[in-house]
Amino acid sequence: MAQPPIPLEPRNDPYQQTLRNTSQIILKRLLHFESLPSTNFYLKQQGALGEREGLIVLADTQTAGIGRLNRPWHSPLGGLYFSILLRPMTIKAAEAPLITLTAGVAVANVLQSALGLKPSLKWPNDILVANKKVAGILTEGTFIGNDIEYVTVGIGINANMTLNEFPEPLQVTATTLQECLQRLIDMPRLFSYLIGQLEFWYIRLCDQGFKAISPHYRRICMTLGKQVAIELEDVQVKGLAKDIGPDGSLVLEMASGRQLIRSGDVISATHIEGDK
Ligand code: BT5
Repeated sequence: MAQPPIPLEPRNDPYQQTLRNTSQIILKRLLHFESLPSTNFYLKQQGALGEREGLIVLADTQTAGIGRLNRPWHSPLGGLYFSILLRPMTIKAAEAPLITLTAGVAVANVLQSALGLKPSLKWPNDILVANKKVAGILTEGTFIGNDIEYVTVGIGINANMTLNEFPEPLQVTATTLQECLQRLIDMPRLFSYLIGQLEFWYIRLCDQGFKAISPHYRRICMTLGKQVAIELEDVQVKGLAKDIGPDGSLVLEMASGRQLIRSGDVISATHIEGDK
């Protein structure tokens, strides 16, 4: 039988410094692995075993990283891949997508304030720099009725690697922090900033609701105010991306009226003259 993966020894691991520095809630314990199939997958198993809120699992590389709808998340060495176990008491199951949007605001804030980049958010879960995807978020929830039992918030950031690490189609659509900054970044420090921001925005969401987050999301969301085509599971819809609804849906104004899109992929977005 395959042996369970063994985390790295915490002593002298610079990532463990974050534990002492920044967080009270979302990071109480950190398991750092050299390699895992997927940090989300590993953490979901821990959630199912009853692990408390505040466990973070980090891996230097993933062999089967996943995105939404089980799409692959390419995870070579040099990226930052981690998942956070949360048990929010004040967020209902139907509002779980708000956690993705909130995490997006936190990641974008760090890229801007710590690294001087100009990130934007593509609804619902992409973080872009110069219109290319530098990071993605995957929130997976387990629910009991209308309540959240636990969620795993997985964040993948293309950091210290060049585009040569990516398969061809991604070389066009993706970017990395190294490509944007033309230098290597201090990863444990980036992680530490991220945890601080993620905790700040998560507490805000839990205490004040999405109304305290949405102006910040709207301000950097490049999807809003554009004419978009969205791929739903089996159809494509087109319309004007008007707003973000209180549950994190995209409010789409179509010829036939307004529709709330709860999840989907924006496959094209065109600027409207005279609009935002
Ligand atoms: C996402 O899905 O963007 C969510 C990515 C979450 C990854 C983290 S890493 C830590 C944790 N553990 C995991 O196993 N996952 C989470 P989605 O919106 O479905 O985007 C997936 C699509 O992005 C793929 O179909 C590719 O087209 C593209 N893609 C894959 N790898 C990429 C990368 N490294 N950078 C940019 N784009 C990528």
